[in-house]
Amino acid sequence: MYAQMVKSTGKGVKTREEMSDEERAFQDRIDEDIKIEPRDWMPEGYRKTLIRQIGQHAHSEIVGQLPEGNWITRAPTLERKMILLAKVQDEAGHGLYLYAAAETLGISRDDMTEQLLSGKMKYSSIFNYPTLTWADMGAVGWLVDGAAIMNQVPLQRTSYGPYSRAMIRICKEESFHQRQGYDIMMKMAQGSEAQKRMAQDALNRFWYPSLMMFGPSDAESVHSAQSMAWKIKMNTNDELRQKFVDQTVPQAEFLGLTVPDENLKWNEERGHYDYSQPDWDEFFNVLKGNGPCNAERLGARQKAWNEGQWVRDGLLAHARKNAARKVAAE
Ligand code: BYC
Repeated sequence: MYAQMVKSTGKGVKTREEMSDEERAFQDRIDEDIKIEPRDWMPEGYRKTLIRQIGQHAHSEIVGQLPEGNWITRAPTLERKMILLAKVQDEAGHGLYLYAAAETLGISRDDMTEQLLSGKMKYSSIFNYPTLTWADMGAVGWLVDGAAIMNQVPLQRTSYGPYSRAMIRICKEESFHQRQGYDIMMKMAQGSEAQKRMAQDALNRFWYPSLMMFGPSDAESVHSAQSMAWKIKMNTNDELRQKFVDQTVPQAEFLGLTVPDENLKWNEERGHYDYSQPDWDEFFNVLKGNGPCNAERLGARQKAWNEGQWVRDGLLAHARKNAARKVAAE
Protein backbone atom coordinates (compact mmCIF):
# COMPACT_ATOMS: atom_id res chain seq x y z
CA MET A 1 0.00 0.00 0.00
CA TYR A 2 2.70 2.47 1.08
CA ALA A 3 5.00 1.51 -1.80
CA GLN A 4 2.09 1.84 -4.20
CA MET A 5 1.23 5.33 -2.94
CA VAL A 6 4.79 6.56 -3.22
CA LYS A 7 5.00 5.18 -6.73
CA SER A 8 1.78 6.79 -7.82
CA THR A 9 2.23 10.20 -6.20
CA GLY A 10 5.95 10.65 -6.69
CA LYS A 11 8.64 12.77 -5.26
CA GLY A 12 10.52 13.50 -2.08
CA VAL A 13 9.40 10.58 0.08
CA LYS A 14 12.01 8.42 1.83
CA THR A 15 12.18 4.75 0.86
CA ARG A 16 12.09 2.21 3.71
CA GLU A 17 15.86 1.73 3.31
CA GLU A 18 16.47 5.47 3.77
CA MET A 19 14.37 5.62 6.97
CA SER A 20 15.83 5.36 10.49
CA ASP A 21 14.50 2.55 12.71
CA GLU A 22 12.17 5.03 14.44
CA GLU A 23 10.86 6.35 11.14
CA ARG A 24 10.24 2.81 9.87
CA ALA A 25 8.33 1.86 13.02
CA PHE A 26 6.31 5.08 12.68
CA GLN A 27 5.51 4.35 9.03
CA ASP A 28 4.42 0.82 9.98
CA ARG A 29 1.89 2.26 12.43
CA ILE A 30 0.57 4.59 9.76
CA ASP A 31 0.28 1.72 7.26
CA GLU A 32 -1.64 -0.32 9.83
CA ASP A 33 -4.05 2.61 10.35
CA ILE A 34 -3.06 3.03 13.99
CA LYS A 35 -3.72 6.64 15.00
CA ILE A 36 -0.81 8.80 16.09
CA GLU A 37 -1.46 10.61 19.37
CA PRO A 38 0.21 13.78 20.76
CA ARG A 39 2.70 12.00 23.04
CA ASP A 40 3.80 9.45 20.43
CA TRP A 41 7.14 9.85 18.69
CA MET A 42 6.74 11.44 15.27
CA PRO A 43 9.15 12.68 12.61
CA GLU A 44 9.69 16.44 12.77
CA GLY A 45 8.38 16.77 9.19
CA TYR A 46 5.11 15.05 10.17
CA ARG A 47 4.63 17.47 13.07
CA LYS A 48 5.45 20.50 10.93
CA THR A 49 3.20 19.41 8.07
CA LEU A 50 0.31 18.90 10.48
CA ILE A 51 0.82 22.30 12.10
CA ARG A 52 0.86 23.89 8.64
CA GLN A 53 -2.25 22.09 7.40
CA ILE A 54 -4.34 22.18 10.60
CA GLY A 55 -3.30 25.78 11.27
CA GLN A 56 -4.21 26.82 7.74
CA HIS A 57 -7.49 24.99 8.10
CA ALA A 58 -8.25 26.70 11.45
CA HIS A 59 -7.45 30.13 10.01
CA SER A 60 -9.73 29.35 7.05
CA GLU A 61 -12.63 28.64 9.37
CA ILE A 62 -12.11 31.92 11.21
CA VAL A 63 -11.45 34.09 8.15
CA GLY A 64 -14.31 32.19 6.45
CA GLN A 65 -16.74 33.88 8.84
CA LEU A 66 -16.07 37.26 7.27
CA PRO A 67 -17.65 36.93 3.80
CA GLU A 68 -20.82 35.45 5.32
CA GLY A 69 -20.84 37.65 8.42
CA ASN A 70 -21.08 40.47 5.89
CA TRP A 71 -24.65 39.34 5.11
CA ILE A 72 -26.09 38.63 8.57
CA THR A 73 -27.61 42.10 8.92
CA ARG A 74 -29.00 41.94 5.37
CA ALA A 75 -30.52 38.43 5.32
CA PRO A 76 -33.94 38.66 3.63
CA THR A 77 -36.02 37.05 6.43
CA LEU A 78 -35.72 36.40 10.16
CA GLU A 79 -35.44 32.66 9.48
CA ARG A 80 -32.60 33.13 6.97
CA LYS A 81 -30.86 35.42 9.43
CA MET A 82 -31.05 32.84 12.22
CA ILE A 83 -29.74 30.09 9.93
CA LEU A 84 -26.86 32.22 8.68
CA LEU A 85 -26.00 33.33 12.20
CA ALA A 86 -25.90 29.69 13.35
CA LYS A 87 -23.70 28.74 10.39
CA VAL A 88 -21.20 31.52 11.04
CA GLN A 89 -21.08 30.56 14.73
CA ASP A 90 -20.41 26.96 13.69
CA GLU A 91 -17.38 28.15 11.71
CA ALA A 92 -16.02 29.82 14.86
CA GLY A 93 -16.44 26.50 16.68
CA HIS A 94 -14.63 24.64 13.88
CA GLY A 95 -11.76 27.08 14.16
CA LEU A 96 -11.55 26.42 17.90
CA TYR A 97 -11.52 22.60 17.53
CA LEU A 98 -8.78 22.90 14.95
CA TYR A 99 -6.64 25.38 16.91
CA ALA A 100 -6.95 23.01 19.89
CA ALA A 101 -5.89 20.05 17.70
CA ALA A 102 -2.87 22.02 16.42
CA GLU A 103 -1.92 23.04 19.98
CA THR A 104 -1.38 19.36 20.84
CA LEU A 105 1.58 19.53 18.43
CA GLY A 106 3.39 22.13 20.52
CA ILE A 107 2.38 25.45 19.00
CA SER A 108 0.13 27.99 20.72
CA ARG A 109 -2.93 29.60 19.20
CA ASP A 110 -1.27 32.99 19.71
CA ASP A 111 1.76 31.87 17.69
CA MET A 112 -0.49 30.61 14.88
CA THR A 113 -2.43 33.88 14.84
CA GLU A 114 0.78 35.91 14.75
CA GLN A 115 1.99 33.80 11.82
CA LEU A 116 -1.30 34.41 10.01
CA LEU A 117 -1.03 38.15 10.54
CA SER A 118 2.60 38.27 9.40
CA GLY A 119 1.67 36.37 6.22
CA LYS A 120 3.74 33.30 7.17
CA MET A 121 0.67 31.08 7.49
CA LYS A 122 -2.05 30.92 4.87
CA TYR A 123 -5.81 30.54 4.85
CA SER A 124 -7.95 29.22 2.02
CA SER A 125 -7.76 31.25 -1.19
CA ILE A 126 -11.56 31.18 -1.53
CA PHE A 127 -12.07 33.73 1.23
CA ASN A 128 -10.26 36.40 -0.74
CA TYR A 129 -13.26 36.78 -3.03
CA PRO A 130 -16.10 39.18 -2.17
CA THR A 131 -19.74 38.22 -1.44
CA LEU A 132 -21.67 40.78 -3.47
CA THR A 133 -25.31 39.63 -3.36
CA TRP A 134 -27.60 37.44 -1.24
CA ALA A 135 -27.26 34.71 -3.89
CA ASP A 136 -23.59 34.54 -2.91
CA MET A 137 -24.70 33.14 0.47
CA GLY A 138 -26.31 30.33 -1.50
CA ALA A 139 -23.24 29.82 -3.68
CA VAL A 140 -20.88 29.85 -0.69
CA GLY A 141 -22.95 27.26 1.19
CA TRP A 142 -23.50 25.07 -1.85
CA LEU A 143 -20.08 25.30 -3.55
CA VAL A 144 -17.61 26.41 -0.88
CA ASP A 145 -18.96 24.23 1.91
CA GLY A 146 -19.55 21.51 -0.71
CA ALA A 147 -15.87 21.63 -1.67
CA ALA A 148 -14.88 21.78 2.00
CA ILE A 149 -16.90 18.61 2.75
CA MET A 150 -15.41 16.79 -0.24
CA ASN A 151 -11.98 17.50 1.21
CA GLN A 152 -12.91 16.96 4.86
CA VAL A 153 -14.87 13.70 4.80
CA PRO A 154 -11.71 11.68 3.94
CA LEU A 155 -9.81 13.68 6.57
CA GLN A 156 -11.95 12.01 9.25
CA ARG A 157 -9.63 9.02 8.63
CA THR A 158 -6.43 11.07 8.76
CA SER A 159 -3.60 9.51 10.78
CA TYR A 160 -3.33 12.13 13.56
CA GLY A 161 -5.90 11.34 16.28
CA PRO A 162 -6.84 14.87 17.44
CA TYR A 163 -7.20 16.09 13.83
CA SER A 164 -9.28 13.09 12.84
CA ARG A 165 -11.62 13.52 15.83
CA ALA A 166 -12.02 17.26 15.15
CA MET A 167 -12.93 16.46 11.54
CA ILE A 168 -15.68 14.03 12.60
CA ARG A 169 -17.46 16.78 14.52
CA ILE A 170 -16.87 19.37 11.83
CA CYS A 171 -18.22 17.22 9.00
CA LYS A 172 -21.55 16.73 10.75
CA GLU A 173 -22.10 20.48 10.75
CA GLU A 174 -20.71 21.07 7.27
CA SER A 175 -23.40 18.96 5.64
CA PHE A 176 -26.07 21.22 7.18
CA HIS A 177 -24.14 24.21 5.83
CA GLN A 178 -24.07 22.79 2.34
CA ARG A 179 -27.80 22.06 2.39
CA GLN A 180 -28.74 25.52 3.58
CA GLY A 181 -26.69 26.97 0.72
CA TYR A 182 -28.37 24.73 -1.82
CA ASP A 183 -31.75 25.67 -0.36
CA ILE A 184 -31.01 29.37 -0.93
CA MET A 185 -29.98 28.58 -4.51
CA MET A 186 -33.24 26.63 -5.06
CA LYS A 187 -35.33 29.54 -3.86
CA MET A 188 -33.40 31.98 -6.08
CA ALA A 189 -33.38 29.69 -9.12
CA GLN A 190 -37.15 29.17 -8.83
CA GLY A 191 -37.81 32.84 -8.17
CA SER A 192 -38.22 35.89 -10.40
CA GLU A 193 -36.07 36.46 -13.50
CA ALA A 194 -33.93 38.89 -11.51
CA GLN A 195 -33.40 36.28 -8.76
CA LYS A 196 -32.45 33.64 -11.35
CA ARG A 197 -29.91 36.04 -12.84
CA MET A 198 -28.44 36.64 -9.39
CA ALA A 199 -28.14 32.88 -8.78
CA GLN A 200 -26.44 32.36 -12.15
CA ASP A 201 -24.10 35.28 -11.53
CA ALA A 202 -23.11 33.86 -8.13
CA LEU A 203 -22.39 30.46 -9.71
CA ASN A 204 -20.34 32.17 -12.45
CA ARG A 205 -18.18 33.98 -9.91
CA PHE A 206 -17.72 31.13 -7.40
CA TRP A 207 -17.23 28.14 -9.71
CA TYR A 208 -13.53 28.50 -10.50
CA PRO A 209 -12.47 29.83 -7.07
CA SER A 210 -14.23 26.76 -5.59
CA LEU A 211 -12.20 24.46 -7.86
CA MET A 212 -9.05 26.21 -6.62
CA MET A 213 -9.86 25.28 -3.01
CA PHE A 214 -8.49 21.77 -3.64
CA GLY A 215 -5.02 23.19 -4.23
CA PRO A 216 -2.76 23.16 -7.31
CA SER A 217 -2.77 20.29 -9.80
CA ASP A 218 -1.06 17.10 -8.64
CA ALA A 219 1.94 17.92 -10.83
CA GLU A 220 2.37 21.25 -8.98
CA SER A 221 1.47 20.06 -5.48
CA VAL A 222 4.54 20.28 -3.24
CA HIS A 223 3.29 18.37 -0.23
CA SER A 224 0.90 15.71 -1.55
CA ALA A 225 3.32 12.79 -1.94
CA GLN A 226 4.70 12.96 1.60
CA SER A 227 1.36 13.93 3.14
CA MET A 228 -0.32 10.94 1.52
CA ALA A 229 2.43 8.55 2.57
CA TRP A 230 1.84 9.78 6.15
CA LYS A 231 -1.94 9.70 5.64
CA ILE A 232 -2.19 13.36 6.61
CA LYS A 233 -3.96 13.69 3.27
CA MET A 234 -6.05 10.79 2.00
CA ASN A 235 -6.49 11.88 -1.64
CA THR A 236 -4.64 13.98 -4.17
CA ASN A 237 -5.87 17.48 -5.04
CA ASP A 238 -6.97 16.45 -8.55
CA GLU A 239 -8.87 13.38 -7.30
CA LEU A 240 -10.99 15.49 -4.97
CA ARG A 241 -11.49 18.25 -7.54
CA GLN A 242 -12.80 15.69 -10.04
CA LYS A 243 -15.13 14.21 -7.41
CA PHE A 244 -16.45 17.68 -6.64
CA VAL A 245 -17.14 18.43 -10.32
CA ASP A 246 -18.88 15.06 -10.79
CA GLN A 247 -21.09 15.67 -7.78
CA THR A 248 -21.86 19.33 -8.40
CA VAL A 249 -22.71 19.44 -12.12
CA PRO A 250 -25.97 17.43 -11.74
CA GLN A 251 -26.91 19.68 -8.81
CA ALA A 252 -26.46 22.74 -11.05
CA GLU A 253 -28.57 21.06 -13.73
CA PHE A 254 -31.31 20.40 -11.19
CA LEU A 255 -31.30 24.11 -10.34
CA GLY A 256 -31.57 24.97 -14.04
CA LEU A 257 -28.27 26.87 -13.85
CA THR A 258 -25.30 26.64 -16.22
CA VAL A 259 -21.80 25.85 -15.03
CA PRO A 260 -19.59 28.49 -16.67
CA ASP A 261 -17.41 26.04 -18.58
CA GLU A 262 -17.77 25.47 -22.32
CA ASN A 263 -15.60 22.34 -22.13
CA LEU A 264 -17.74 20.66 -19.50
CA LYS A 265 -18.80 17.29 -20.88
CA TRP A 266 -19.55 13.83 -19.49
CA ASN A 267 -16.80 11.46 -20.61
CA GLU A 268 -18.32 8.00 -20.93
CA GLU A 269 -14.96 6.27 -21.14
CA ARG A 270 -13.52 7.87 -18.00
CA GLY A 271 -16.83 7.83 -16.15
CA HIS A 272 -16.19 11.45 -15.15
CA TYR A 273 -16.86 14.96 -16.42
CA ASP A 274 -14.15 16.61 -18.49
CA TYR A 275 -13.82 20.20 -17.28
CA SER A 276 -11.63 23.30 -17.68
CA GLN A 277 -8.92 24.02 -15.16
CA PRO A 278 -9.16 27.26 -13.20
CA ASP A 279 -6.72 30.07 -13.99
CA TRP A 280 -3.74 28.89 -11.95
CA ASP A 281 -1.90 32.22 -12.36
CA GLU A 282 -4.83 33.87 -10.61
CA PHE A 283 -4.66 31.23 -7.84
CA PHE A 284 -0.95 31.78 -7.16
CA ASN A 285 -1.46 35.52 -7.31
CA VAL A 286 -4.21 35.29 -4.65
CA LEU A 287 -1.84 33.18 -2.53
CA LYS A 288 0.77 35.93 -2.81
CA GLY A 289 -1.73 38.35 -1.24
CA ASN A 290 -3.06 39.98 -4.40
CA GLY A 291 -6.66 38.70 -4.41
CA PRO A 292 -9.60 41.12 -4.35
CA CYS A 293 -10.07 40.89 -0.56
CA ASN A 294 -6.70 39.75 0.91
CA ALA A 295 -5.93 43.13 2.50
CA GLU A 296 -9.48 43.52 3.84
CA ARG A 297 -9.53 40.02 5.39
CA LEU A 298 -6.16 40.35 7.09
CA GLY A 299 -7.08 43.89 8.17
CA ALA A 300 -10.20 42.52 9.89
CA ARG A 301 -8.19 39.78 11.66
CA GLN A 302 -5.54 42.30 12.73
CA LYS A 303 -8.23 44.62 14.14
CA ALA A 304 -9.87 41.77 16.09
CA TRP A 305 -6.45 40.72 17.41
CA ASN A 306 -5.60 44.26 18.55
CA GLU A 307 -8.99 44.81 20.12
CA GLY A 308 -8.78 41.50 21.99
CA GLN A 309 -5.42 42.35 23.58
CA TRP A 310 -7.03 43.48 26.87
CA VAL A 311 -8.87 40.15 27.15
CA ARG A 312 -5.67 38.17 26.64
CA ASP A 313 -3.85 40.41 29.14
CA GLY A 314 -6.68 39.97 31.66
CA LEU A 315 -6.69 36.18 31.29
CA LEU A 316 -2.93 36.01 31.67
CA ALA A 317 -2.99 38.22 34.80
CA HIS A 318 -5.75 36.01 36.27
CA ALA A 319 -3.81 32.82 35.49
CA ARG A 320 -0.61 34.26 37.01
CA LYS A 321 -2.44 35.31 40.15
CA ASN A 322 -3.97 31.86 40.54
CA ALA A 323 -0.60 30.18 40.01
CA ALA A 324 1.02 32.46 42.62
CA ARG A 325 -1.79 31.68 45.10
CA LYS A 326 -1.31 27.95 44.52
CA VAL A 327 2.45 28.19 45.16
CA ALA A 328 1.85 30.24 48.32
CA ALA A 329 -0.64 27.66 49.61
CA GLU A 330 1.78 24.71 49.09
N1 BYC B 1 -5.67 28.22 -0.49
O1 BYC B 1 1.37 21.13 -1.90
P1 BYC B 1 -0.05 21.61 -1.88
C1 BYC B 1 -13.30 25.97 5.16
C2 BYC B 1 -1.00 26.12 -0.73
S1 BYC B 1 -12.76 25.44 3.66
C3 BYC B 1 -4.51 28.67 0.04
O2 BYC B 1 -1.03 20.86 -2.68
P2 BYC B 1 -1.27 20.72 0.60
C4 BYC B 1 -14.59 26.70 5.27
C5 BYC B 1 -0.45 25.10 0.23
O3 BYC B 1 -0.67 25.49 1.56
C6 BYC B 1 -11.01 25.51 3.48
N2 BYC B 1 -3.34 27.98 -0.07
O4 BYC B 1 -0.52 21.75 -0.36
C7 BYC B 1 -15.63 26.50 4.38
C8 BYC B 1 1.02 25.09 -0.17
O5 BYC B 1 1.67 26.26 0.32
P3 BYC B 1 2.69 26.25 1.58
C9 BYC B 1 -10.11 24.92 4.51
C10 BYC B 1 -3.38 26.81 -0.72
O6 BYC B 1 -1.32 21.30 1.96
C11 BYC B 1 -16.78 27.23 4.48
C12 BYC B 1 0.95 25.28 -1.68
O7 BYC B 1 -0.28 25.91 -1.94
N3 BYC B 1 -9.87 23.53 4.33
O8 BYC B 1 -12.58 25.82 6.08
O9 BYC B 1 -0.71 19.35 0.44
C13 BYC B 1 -16.93 28.19 5.46
C14 BYC B 1 1.07 23.98 -2.46
O10 BYC B 1 -0.09 23.16 -2.30
C15 BYC B 1 -4.55 26.28 -1.26
C16 BYC B 1 -8.64 22.99 4.55
O11 BYC B 1 -7.72 23.69 4.88
C17 BYC B 1 -5.73 27.04 -1.12
N4 BYC B 1 -6.91 26.63 -1.63
O12 BYC B 1 -2.77 20.67 0.00
C18 BYC B 1 -15.89 28.38 6.35
C19 BYC B 1 -8.54 21.50 4.41
N5 BYC B 1 -4.27 25.10 -1.84
O13 BYC B 1 1.83 25.91 2.80
C20 BYC B 1 -14.73 27.64 6.28
C21 BYC B 1 -7.24 20.93 4.89
C22 BYC B 1 -2.95 24.90 -1.67
O14 BYC B 1 3.72 25.21 1.33
N6 BYC B 1 -6.17 21.20 4.00
N7 BYC B 1 -2.42 25.93 -1.01
O15 BYC B 1 3.22 27.66 1.64
C23 BYC B 1 -5.85 20.42 2.92
O16 BYC B 1 -6.49 19.43 2.64
C24 BYC B 1 -4.63 20.78 2.13
O17 BYC B 1 -3.85 21.68 2.89
C25 BYC B 1 -4.96 21.42 0.73
C26 BYC B 1 -3.61 21.80 0.06
C27 BYC B 1 -5.68 20.42 -0.14
C28 BYC B 1 -5.79 22.69 0.88
